[in-house]
Amino acid sequence: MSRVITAAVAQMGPVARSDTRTQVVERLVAMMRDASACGCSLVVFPELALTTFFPRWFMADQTEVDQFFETEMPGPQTQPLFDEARRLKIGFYLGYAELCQDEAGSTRHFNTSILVNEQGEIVGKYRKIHLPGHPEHEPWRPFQHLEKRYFERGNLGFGSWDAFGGKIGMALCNDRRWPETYRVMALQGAEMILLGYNTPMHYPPVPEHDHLQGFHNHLCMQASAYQNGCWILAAAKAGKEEGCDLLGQSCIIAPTGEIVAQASTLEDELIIARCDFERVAEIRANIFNFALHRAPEEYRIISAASCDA
Ligand code: CDT
Repeated sequence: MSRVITAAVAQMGPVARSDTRTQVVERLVAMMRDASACGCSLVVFPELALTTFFPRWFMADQTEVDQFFETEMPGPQTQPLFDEARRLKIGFYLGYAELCQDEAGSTRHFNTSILVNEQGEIVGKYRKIHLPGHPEHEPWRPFQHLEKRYFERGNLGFGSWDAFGGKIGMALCNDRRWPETYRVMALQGAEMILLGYNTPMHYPPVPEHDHLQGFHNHLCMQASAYQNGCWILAAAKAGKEEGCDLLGQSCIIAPTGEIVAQASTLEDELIIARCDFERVAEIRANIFNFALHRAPEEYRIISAASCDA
């Protein structure tokens, strides 16, 4: 069986606060159809793809916050995405805000992604672990980054799912900056890591780094693709969204660390690459052969709860 898939990253331009889910889903379906017409069997959408990036606003009223969350997936407005996926036999990764009840009946809020197969079935779910930003309103900022207020840390761990002829891992935005994210998935066999992001160009606590946003975006993902011998497919929500500039640069990165496709706009844009899962072995059977060359007994401090730094 061939271990090659043609895969797409569907970058999105801005989503306005007033845009409805139906309008957004129409945009996603249009890109899914384009991807299918180009022979793709997988399309990767951004983080929190169904709404504007709402953590940029402080909202005291939780009912207002909850309007940005999905209580079911698929729900009535997202069902067309699943129907079209099934009709076209194309799978997808989608980021969204998840509101659910746990077994004890408590309401939970997660920044979530799902993996949907070519039959339109959800085969994997990931809840974001590295939540950036701050929990309280900080009025000195030109915009807020309240992920630490509106979401709780994901409780599903980092996973790896058998799908599309390979092993697929998922992450969300800030996770991509942390080396542990990729290694924990690679150690479970993940060969391709899908992720979506919303990255403001301006970082209020350290504005001296604003001009490095694009560099840091590719730096961490290219290094991680190489160091773990995996494909990385990364989808941005880009452009000027409600007055806030978001980074583009959506990309597909080979296990060698090379960018093989990159978005060149800040709008809805599809990028496509032929991804051979067998290329993982070029790295993992050689320079980063985990079984032969890792020294985990020397890494214990990495999983300790506290550190001196
Ligand atoms: N969405 C997300 O995780 N964005 C962060 C912004 C960091 S600044 C608070 C990122 O790492 O791109």
